[in-house]
Amino acid sequence: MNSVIKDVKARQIIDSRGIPTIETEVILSSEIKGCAAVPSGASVGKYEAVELRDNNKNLYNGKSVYKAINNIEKIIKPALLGINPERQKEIDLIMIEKDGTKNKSKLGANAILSVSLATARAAANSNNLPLYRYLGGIFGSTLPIPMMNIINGGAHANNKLDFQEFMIQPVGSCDFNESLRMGCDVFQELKKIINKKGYSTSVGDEGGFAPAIKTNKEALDLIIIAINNAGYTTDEIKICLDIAASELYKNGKYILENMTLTTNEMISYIEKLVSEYPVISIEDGLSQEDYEGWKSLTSRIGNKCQLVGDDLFVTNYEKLEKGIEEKMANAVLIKPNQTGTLSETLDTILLAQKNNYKTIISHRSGETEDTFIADLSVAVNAGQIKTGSVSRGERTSKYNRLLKIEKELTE
Ligand code: 2PG
Ligand code: MG
Repeated sequence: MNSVIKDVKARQIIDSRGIPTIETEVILSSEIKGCAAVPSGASVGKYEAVELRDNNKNLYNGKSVYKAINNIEKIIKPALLGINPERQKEIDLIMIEKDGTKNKSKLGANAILSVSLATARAAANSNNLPLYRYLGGIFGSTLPIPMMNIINGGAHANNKLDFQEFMIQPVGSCDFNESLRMGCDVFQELKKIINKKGYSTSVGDEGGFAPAIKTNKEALDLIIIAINNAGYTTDEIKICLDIAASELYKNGKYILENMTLTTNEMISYIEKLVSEYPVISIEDGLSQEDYEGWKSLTSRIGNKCQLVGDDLFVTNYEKLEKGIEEKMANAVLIKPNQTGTLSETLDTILLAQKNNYKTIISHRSGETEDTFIADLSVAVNAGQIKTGSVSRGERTSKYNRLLKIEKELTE
């Protein structure tokens, strides 16, 4: 007899910023379990599914998640008892219906996602399969190329950098193990350079350095020196940026580095960066609401640069569908907690892949040790993963999981 869901237990844990989040365990009739924890963002897209928080000022500054946990125990669990955990779509749909809102604000996307992911893990364990194999079968076998965020700015650090993430991508590597080594080499060189210049070498939320430099160009120049000092060329290691422009958008203008730019001027600024630096990918180059701007940005540089929609698409099927129709961006950032269930995440990935949009599986700036996204990236042959720098355990846990998967797949 197939094993079915016998119990669901949720608890409050803390994420990498010391803010509460949820860890849920799904227990099957066979006593086999699956556990998952959910992350949390700082630069949150306007249209993301909603994280339910208690808003009790006396507990974790209002951020505790006991209401969401209560929803899991009192509403979600009774609805899922007795169901085969492999029926992922059905399980996710039950939770979506129990919630009944468009943005999962009633039960909380954090509550729903933790159960959704834990269910998949329980099913994988029940089949005695590693998670990537359960999710992707023998088709899911491509290790992603990492985007490593080695300088943190924006909402992830208290320096003056306007761009949120300065990432490197070792496109010249022959496998994951090598790309990680190349990333580590550059990270170590960058540390030496930053130290020599007298800046602090402490790190920001995603494990990249957060020196008190002021201009985006200075950050780019430092990275290029680090790439060269580590013995690589900018053909082997490219630069990717997350401008997180929704954060810079005020009253229809982009405010950065003491400039106030119109959409057209912002596009020209981005175009110039791409022509002057080895930048091959720009995420959220424009605001989540600047649709006309996105169309124009895509037609101007979409043929030579990956343009990633994060806040723009929020991993949402309809938003991506509209973006594809209207030729906005050419890649989508995939964050399971932006949409709130595994099934919806997979639907969005499939839509992107069918339409030749690139997919990048992504962490959040507030993370846990959970490595679900590492397995997911392999299972769906995403091609790319963004999971921070090569420091801080909640970031390295994903890279280390990918090393293990690569070994399993090549042994
Ligand atoms: C982003 C993410 C992850 P946050 O903007 O892409 O790097 O940041 O989780 O703060 O939204
Ligand atoms: Mg982003």
